[in-house]
Amino acid sequence: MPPSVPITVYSAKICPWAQRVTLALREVGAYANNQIKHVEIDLQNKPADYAQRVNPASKVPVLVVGEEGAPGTLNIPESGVLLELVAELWPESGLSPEDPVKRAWGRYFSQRYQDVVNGPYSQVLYQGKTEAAPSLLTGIEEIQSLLAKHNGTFLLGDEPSIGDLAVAPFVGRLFTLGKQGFVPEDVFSKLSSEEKYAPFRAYHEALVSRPSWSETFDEEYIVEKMTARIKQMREQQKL
Ligand SMILES: N[C@@H](CCC(=O)N[C@@H](CS)C(=O)NCC(=O)O)C(=O)O
Repeated sequence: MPPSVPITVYSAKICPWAQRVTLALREVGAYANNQIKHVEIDLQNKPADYAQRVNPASKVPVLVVGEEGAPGTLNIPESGVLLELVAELWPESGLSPEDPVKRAWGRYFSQRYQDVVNGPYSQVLYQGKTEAAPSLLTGIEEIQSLLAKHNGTFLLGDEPSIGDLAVAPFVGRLFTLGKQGFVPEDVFSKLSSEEKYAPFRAYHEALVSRPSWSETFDEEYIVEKMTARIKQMREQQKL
């Protein structure tokens, strides 16, 4: 059953945190059934009243639950919170496992991915710190060991759950931008070809093969925007 209140999502396709939420909304079928309104925000040209009207932190993603501006309506930011909210609003989607231990495992997985993979990945990408690249591979090995705790394609089995959607935007961008040469070649070629990393490659393939991925990821746009942004950030580091 879809929720009975109107829901609006504020998103930006450049943003991996926002993609977590649009992925979840696609997975539960919210777009297909017109159950939500989507507002795309250009982060370089945000509406002047965005912080005051939508999110005081001035960020995407945000879900507005209720009629916009009506008494009692809540504007809820933070992708981790929103992933759980979407899963709970559409419980039949199975995105949120019934077993609290499995839910905790998904949250831990998501957090650990940020710490051991996305940390070094961001250093490599934005600061051009090639010395952080080997720890990216160590992090991926650890992530593989967490994935191996359950059989199946995804973290908890053959269907994706919140933990998978939480990391998917980052896993997808790692390969997309790696192919563009933003990850040092020696490290990216290991990731792309060594048997040791086959489980992570299979995980990436499973995530990006879902219709929800192509519905939320505009590769050409991301490559263009990120190329400009990475160059700019690396230039700033040199100052
Ligand atoms: N912790 C937040 C992070 C969201 C975030 O950093 N969003 C960025 C875009 S990726 C943003 O909206 N930045 C404001 C801006 O660029 O003006 C979450 O998980 O939702």
